[in-house]
Amino acid sequence: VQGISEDRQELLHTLMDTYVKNDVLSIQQSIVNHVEYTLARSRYMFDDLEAYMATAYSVRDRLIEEWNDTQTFIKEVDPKRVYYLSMEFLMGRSLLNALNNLDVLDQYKEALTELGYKLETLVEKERDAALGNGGLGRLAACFLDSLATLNLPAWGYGIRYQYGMFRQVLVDGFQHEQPDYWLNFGNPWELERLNVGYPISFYGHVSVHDEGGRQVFRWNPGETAFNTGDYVQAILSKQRAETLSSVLYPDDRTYEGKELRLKQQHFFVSATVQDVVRRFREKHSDWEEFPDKVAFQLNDTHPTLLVPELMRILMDQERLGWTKAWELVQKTCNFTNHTVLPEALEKWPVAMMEKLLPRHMQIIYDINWRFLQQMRQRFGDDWARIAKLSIIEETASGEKTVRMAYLAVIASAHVNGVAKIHSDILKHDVFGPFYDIFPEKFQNKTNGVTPRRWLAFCNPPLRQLITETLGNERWINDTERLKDLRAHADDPAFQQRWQEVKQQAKVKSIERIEQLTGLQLPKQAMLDVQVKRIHEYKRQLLNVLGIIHRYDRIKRMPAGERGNVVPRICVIGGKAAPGYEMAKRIIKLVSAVADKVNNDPEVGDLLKVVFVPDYNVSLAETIIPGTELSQHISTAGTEASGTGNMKFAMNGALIIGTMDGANIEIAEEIGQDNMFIFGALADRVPELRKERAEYKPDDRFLHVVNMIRTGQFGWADYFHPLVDSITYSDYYLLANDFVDYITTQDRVDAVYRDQAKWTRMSIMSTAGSGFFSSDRTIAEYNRDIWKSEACVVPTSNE
Ligand code: HBZ
Repeated sequence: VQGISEDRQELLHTLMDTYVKNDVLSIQQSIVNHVEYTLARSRYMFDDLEAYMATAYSVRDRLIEEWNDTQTFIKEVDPKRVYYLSMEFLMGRSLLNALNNLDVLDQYKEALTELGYKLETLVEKERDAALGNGGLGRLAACFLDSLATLNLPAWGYGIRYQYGMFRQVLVDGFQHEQPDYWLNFGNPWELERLNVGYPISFYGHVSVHDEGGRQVFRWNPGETAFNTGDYVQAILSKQRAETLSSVLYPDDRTYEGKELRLKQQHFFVSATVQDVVRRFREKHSDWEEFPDKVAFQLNDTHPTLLVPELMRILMDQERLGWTKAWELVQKTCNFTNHTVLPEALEKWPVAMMEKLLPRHMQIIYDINWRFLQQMRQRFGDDWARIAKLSIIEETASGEKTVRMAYLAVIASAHVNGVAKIHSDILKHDVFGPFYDIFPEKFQNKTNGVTPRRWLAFCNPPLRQLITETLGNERWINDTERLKDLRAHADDPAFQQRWQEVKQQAKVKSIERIEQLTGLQLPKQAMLDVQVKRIHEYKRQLLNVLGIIHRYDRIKRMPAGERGNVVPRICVIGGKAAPGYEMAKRIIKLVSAVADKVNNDPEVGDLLKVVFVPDYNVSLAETIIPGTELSQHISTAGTEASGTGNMKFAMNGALIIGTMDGANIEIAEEIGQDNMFIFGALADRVPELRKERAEYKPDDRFLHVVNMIRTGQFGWADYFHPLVDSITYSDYYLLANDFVDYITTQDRVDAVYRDQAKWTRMSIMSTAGSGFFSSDRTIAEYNRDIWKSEACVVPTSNE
């Protein structure tokens, strides 16, 4: 360290050296220290929650030392930094993850056992950091894991919401939303930096000034958060500021033009830009160097206000001209899209933007004007074509809105989708007119998930078996090595062990579900799971129709034949956006069908139906390892990628799925024969939709729908909109895919009867899942977009 005498360095070094030892005794000392001095409790008497807190603090100490070394080293090297901007980071729990990553799990287990505590119990005391809705937020969390694993100098910027994703409670089968008080007992994993603060402004007006013959714009805000000065005013504005970070919007894929949401977005990007600029300024005075030091990745359009905010800072504060500022923006910004559903594309009313962010709106108009001028030079006065490219949309009613996705595309160096099919749809459909102009901007980056959390840490027995089989643990950070499992797929002895490990995990999953629902479930039944946000396009309703069909068949079967039925537990879980009525009706339907089926003595253990409440990251970590069949059955062309599919495949669950999103690439990697694929292909979907009015659904479909309509599961009136949605427009084509779906489910049963075959497919799933590590995804982002470099802190070897 520069600027400190050798003596002091030596002293400081020895002091630290004695602190972070990882033997059992040192760990116990550090835990007990935190009980006494951080929590101010007695080391002779502390409960499980206090034990968890003290353990977390002691682990955090060990993280901080490495973290500080990393920060110091990166500052010295001054590499190109990657900034991942996301309104959501669905981190889940941290304790087990940190213990595993520090490689101190066994020592902590032993240390705690001797102190009279069970690590597994303490782990459950941690509240999930549920600062995200679903796939998009969890992807951001997996990316942080991989960025760190790959030693990339990267930061995640987001909002630390007071209330994360709501807690879902079921009352009579209906979803109720309760606030998520995740910070009530404090959060041992966070560090507040009260000394780092930036002003964030809203409202007001823009004035123009002459500065040596040059026009300079100035934003005179009407409201500035974090302002200190007048005491009362300061408290008022502090309260206003706190509402900005108070709550995560629980709507995924339905866009709502709420002003508070726009405020959150501006608050988030403005603080981020100021922090990034401050860091750049510490070492640089020449803005030419900015693109060599900074890469931004925008996680969907939610952080797109970064574009006008960075322009504003560069022009109005740093006094760069438009051309230079725009060049810097275009060289540093990159945009990932996560959906093709039109209802999810953000469009802010111009009137709202003008009022809240007048200078930003001006800049957006300027960006649009210059862009459209360029297009006129290219295409002449082809107004129809030019209007299609405009950032500003004029609706029939005369309202003007800002198309955030178009702004993001125009401002970004690179635009990507999250699976091959999705990136193709972006190029040829959603952003087609832009692809024709800038084909070189468009890329694909197929999603991935972290193999640490989603295999090694959540499924220790499988980790152990894989490690023994492959001879070492290198597969965890180099998942292509999982392919070597293929050589063992037909070995009966290996299959036997694989089955044992899967059965062990299945019992754990089932026990957890029993504990959450109060049901009694058969441990030998096939565990069939569909867990994800509830949405019409994901077709949980198709799953339910399949379950009703299965139930109906069992009922009609002569009792003597029932012995041939493969027993199943059908699990569905996930949250519905609070305002999404159809999704809420689907939840009630699952519960209603469950009530009927589970209490039918003729069916007994042959079929059990379960809605698991409050599905979240930590529940996923117990359910996924034990799942045998997992469902990913969206209408082809609607699910951008899916990431749950990857987690299930890694853990040896077989997938029943459509040729949609990453399912297509999973089939390529693990082999079509090792998956149950069904349904219409994406290129047929538009025609099928046109023809749907004339389509005559199969009698079995009509019968099942009729059972719901006529009240066999009660609540006939409440379910009417669901029945109507698949009887008339049937936008998601349930009728078209139904027969293929139930026939494929019969194939699933047939294979399950042949356990050797099933196990082989299971092994092949894990073996072929290596491509879906987020390490691969992040390596691709870095190679093709960010072009930063690994920054490995040298280890001192004295
Ligand atoms: O992003 C999901 C996609 O549906 C899924 O296919 C993909 O695998 C995943 C990761 O790329 N999209 C979301 O999860 N979207 C949201 O959660 C969302 C949240 C807030 C919004 C809009 C969408 O305002």
